[in-house]
Amino acid sequence: MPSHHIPSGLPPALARVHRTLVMAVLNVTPDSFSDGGEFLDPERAVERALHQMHLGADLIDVGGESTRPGAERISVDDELGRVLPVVERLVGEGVAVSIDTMRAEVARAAVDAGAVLVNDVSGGQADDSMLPFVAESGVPVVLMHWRGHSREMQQHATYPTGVVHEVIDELNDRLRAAIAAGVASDRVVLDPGLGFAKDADHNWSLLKSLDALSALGQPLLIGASRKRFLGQLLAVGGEPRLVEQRDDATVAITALAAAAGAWCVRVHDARGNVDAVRVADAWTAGNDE
Ligand code: PMM
Repeated sequence: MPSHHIPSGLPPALARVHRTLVMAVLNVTPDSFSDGGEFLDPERAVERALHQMHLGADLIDVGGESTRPGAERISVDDELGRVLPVVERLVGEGVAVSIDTMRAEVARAAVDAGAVLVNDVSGGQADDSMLPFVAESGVPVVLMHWRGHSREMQQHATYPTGVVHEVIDELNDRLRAAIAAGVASDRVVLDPGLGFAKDADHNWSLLKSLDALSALGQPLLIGASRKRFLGQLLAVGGEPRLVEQRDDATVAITALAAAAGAWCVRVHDARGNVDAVRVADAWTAGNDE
């Protein structure tokens, strides 16, 4: 059976869950690739998040800055203005909130408002204050594999010594940087960063090698939901599958990632994924005869 690592420092309701967690995405942005503009209004955002919890999501990942390839950065004030009202409302409703940000200032405001996890797609590289803040706050952190901001990231999708080898090496560097900044190693979740400075083949190689990523000894988070490589896989006549028609493929990845021992999957729609993690859990727990 694959090992299943769980980070320390989570609230008891999440720490108790021994299957793969389902994190539902809430992009409070005008331009995210799959749901941009839908949830910029805080009322609609909160409604969406509560619906995802009702469907069985374990936590909500609130983000205010789009990371789609080519996206430009926004100001810290704009980011705070988008996410904080939503984080506050969700915490007030008793929802476990993760904050998807590369900025320590935004992470701090969200954690002060009650967020229980920091999700930094830059793995602590975009803002030098991020890892010291995480160390000081004691919240668990997701460090994703990242090679530069969205505007330029696809230029860095080259892996001369092999994508799996290089991603593992660079994730190890991020883990070491976090520990050097004072973050407890058992609070660090690692993420291969599917689609970030990676083409479809890179993503599939990483998914096939989840065992090697697990061998780093840290909990893993996998974010494949609705991404371009799924659109390419399911293309017909050269036309990629539409973004809103990639959820079944996302559920298939969730089942396989959960069976491989992922701690958490990040998905746009919990529907299907909450069943998939339960199936995977029963599958891996099945008794040998
Ligand atoms: N992908 C996106 C945003 N945040 N966070 C983590 N940890 N892992 C991911 O793969 C990830 C992420 C981009 O997808 P979105 O624009 O649909 O949110």
